[in-house]
Amino acid sequence: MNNGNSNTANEDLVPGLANILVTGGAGFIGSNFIRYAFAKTDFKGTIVNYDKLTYAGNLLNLTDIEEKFGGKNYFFERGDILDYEKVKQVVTKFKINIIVHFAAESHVDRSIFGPKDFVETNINGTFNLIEVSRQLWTGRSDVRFHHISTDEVYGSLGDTGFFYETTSYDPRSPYSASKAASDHLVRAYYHTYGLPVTISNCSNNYGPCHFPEKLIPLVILNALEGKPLPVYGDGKNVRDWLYVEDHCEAIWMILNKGIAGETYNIGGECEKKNIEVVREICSVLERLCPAKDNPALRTLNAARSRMDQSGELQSYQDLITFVTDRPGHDRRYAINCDKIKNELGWTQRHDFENGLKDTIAWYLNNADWVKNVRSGEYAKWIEKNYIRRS
Ligand code: NAD
Ligand code: TDX
Repeated sequence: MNNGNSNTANEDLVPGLANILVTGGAGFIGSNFIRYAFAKTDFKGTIVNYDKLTYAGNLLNLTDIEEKFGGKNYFFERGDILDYEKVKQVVTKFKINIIVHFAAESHVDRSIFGPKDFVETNINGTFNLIEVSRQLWTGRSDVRFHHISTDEVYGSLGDTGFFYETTSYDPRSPYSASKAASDHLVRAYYHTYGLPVTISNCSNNYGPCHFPEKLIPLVILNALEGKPLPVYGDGKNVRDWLYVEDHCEAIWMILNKGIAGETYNIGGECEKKNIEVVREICSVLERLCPAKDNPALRTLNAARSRMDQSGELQSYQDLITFVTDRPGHDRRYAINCDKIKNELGWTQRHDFENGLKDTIAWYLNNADWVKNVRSGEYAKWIEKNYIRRS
């Protein structure tokens, strides 16, 4: 096994032959990763998607993959990462030699309302997975556990500076604290037991299949329905945005060339204030689907005029509404990703303007997906999160 000190690529792995277990593969990034592996690489092995299907998991994200590869190179196993025996059974049955661990509770606002699920899934669930790996993989060098983490573990930046792989952890929300704890456990298993692990800490993703509790898809869908576009606080919090397919490519490169024991930061190098993001979404929508032709806004304007509310809504921008801030809202994230660029040759392929256009077009072209996702549990969450902010 590599001792983690070398900068050369790892030649041990043969991804073309690998059996990969993807946890959380029915979620936003996991489903994009599975599609990326089958569609954009020469991967010929098997992917097993292990997912509990929480509110955030959606098999509609993978209909095309199921049709093309289901029962041949792609298998879905419904299960909880907290279920040790089930994980062990699946890893054994499919002779898994690579685990890519996405499964998590991922929404900061939900972690503020209910931190328990975050501790259980993100910390105890990760612990279970590395325990199974340790038990089944002892002494093997053709295996790899890749842990997907976030830039949020590093805390909050002021106006300047960046997060490096060496930046001290300083998580501030129950979500980021639970991710930080899981990172520490994974790293400890490398040092203590020699489990061949890699970790990546990525900035904010956006793209197709993003669950509309998160800023970008929420704003797209609310705007199309003529609903308020909620901006927390002063709207000047900064996030570093990365198109999801670029994240998937980075993970693929880490699996192929990454060094066991190493951590890789992945970022968009695309810092934006939230209010800028919301305004950009409004501008793109205005071009693709002008507000004046949108029946939802026309109905809204008719209702406003009946109620003598002044000012017709002329554009999507008029829906922007500043609301009560998120408690402990991290001010700025900015990733330095020189390491993965220099050592593995990764770079971003999508700029924000085009990535956002493609994302909005995806939501406009996938009305059935949107309808399915917004039914049921979603409506209850929107009520709970936004009722107190207005
Ligand atoms: P998501 O919420 O869209 O998907 C999470 C998936 O995990 C869902 O399919 C869900 O059903 C599954 N899951 C949850 N609990 C489970 C359990 N106990 N057992 C099995 N499956 C379970 O999340 P995402 O945005 O795709 O994020 C994926 C990973 O990437 C997470 O680990 C997250 O912390 C990390 N990350 C996300 C972003 C981002 O911008 N979305 C950025 C950096 C890192
Ligand atoms: O309605 C909103 N209004 C608003 O102003 C929502 C949902 C969010 N925001 C703000 C909060 C953040 O500053 O927008 C920014 C982005 O918010 P989210 O989309 O909730 O993402 P964030 O909290 O930054 O976390 C995301 O990126 C890092 C993912 O959800 C995490 O899983 C990932 O680790």
